[in-house]
Amino acid sequence: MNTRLDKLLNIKYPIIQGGMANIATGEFAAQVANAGGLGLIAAGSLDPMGLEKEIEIAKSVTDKPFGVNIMLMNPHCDALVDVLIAKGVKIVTTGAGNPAKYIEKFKENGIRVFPVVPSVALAKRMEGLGVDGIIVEGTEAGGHIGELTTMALVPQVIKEVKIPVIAAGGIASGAQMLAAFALGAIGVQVGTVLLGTYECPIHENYKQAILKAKDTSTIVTGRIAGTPVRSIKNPMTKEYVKLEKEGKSMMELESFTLGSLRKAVKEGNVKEGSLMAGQVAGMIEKLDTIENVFEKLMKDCKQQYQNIEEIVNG
Ligand code: TUI
Repeated sequence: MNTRLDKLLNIKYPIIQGGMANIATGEFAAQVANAGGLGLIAAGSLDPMGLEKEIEIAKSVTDKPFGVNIMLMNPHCDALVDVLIAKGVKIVTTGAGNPAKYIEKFKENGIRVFPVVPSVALAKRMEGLGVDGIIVEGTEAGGHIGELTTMALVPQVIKEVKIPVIAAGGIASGAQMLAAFALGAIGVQVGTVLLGTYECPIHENYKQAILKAKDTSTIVTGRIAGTPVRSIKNPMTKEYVKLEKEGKSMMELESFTLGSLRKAVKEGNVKEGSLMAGQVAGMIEKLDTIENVFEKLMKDCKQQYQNIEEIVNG
């Protein structure tokens, strides 16, 4: 029998917050925790002192479980791992790379680790190293992504591993959550739907861009440089595509994207900034509280389960 993620992590809902570099502060992670999900401090663009500070803030805002997301392209990763261990963080998710070299350290320190994986091969490797579960992320997701869709990838991973699987990418409604459970996931990770919350510390202009988005509003840049990133189409993505065609180096392209995420989040520069968001941005119609978003996901998931009963049973 599968244990639901809420039971496994001692949280109210089987929902993990996506890493969201530059966005998920200690305060935001704690607010997600208070609303009943697993909140995560995004260490994506933090240095060790910055992470220490955000962990302190999170502890002051919530007494519920929260974790840290390690973005493996961050050059400070080794030191960040030491900080989160010293600060007593007990749950870690990782993204944008292979966390193999840290797994033993996490286990020695009683930390539960859930790497984000974009393929069956990486999922199997992670299981072999003894991780506690994997977050299987489809290409519908925002930010740095893999090639496969959630629908195609989740069942293929589930067939090959015995550890818990959490589905990510393309989940912003109760129906999508139910679909993830139907595929065999024990929980979901959501990011884009949380960009549309009052609590989310992104610039108001970024939020408005999410609310305005439609189904075809996102684009993937960076496939050539090897770091595909999904964001909302704007003059920056147009410029990026141009730079790619001109054959600019991987380094130049990468720093272009990372720098522009800050521009969007902090300055609200929706022309030059990188408005990272998933394909479900088109489903976010109005701002709401994190608590309402989670409650609605759960309620609609249950409702949809009843709605399809007749179709399933005939
Ligand atoms: O990591 C994410 N999403 C992110 S990270 C990020 S910050 C950034 N910005 C610009 C360029 C690069 C990073 C924004 N969004 N999601 C989880 C995720 N992990 N998606 C894909 C992967 C992944 C890719 C390759 C995980 C492992 C992997 O392994 C390759 C290997 O070494 O085997």
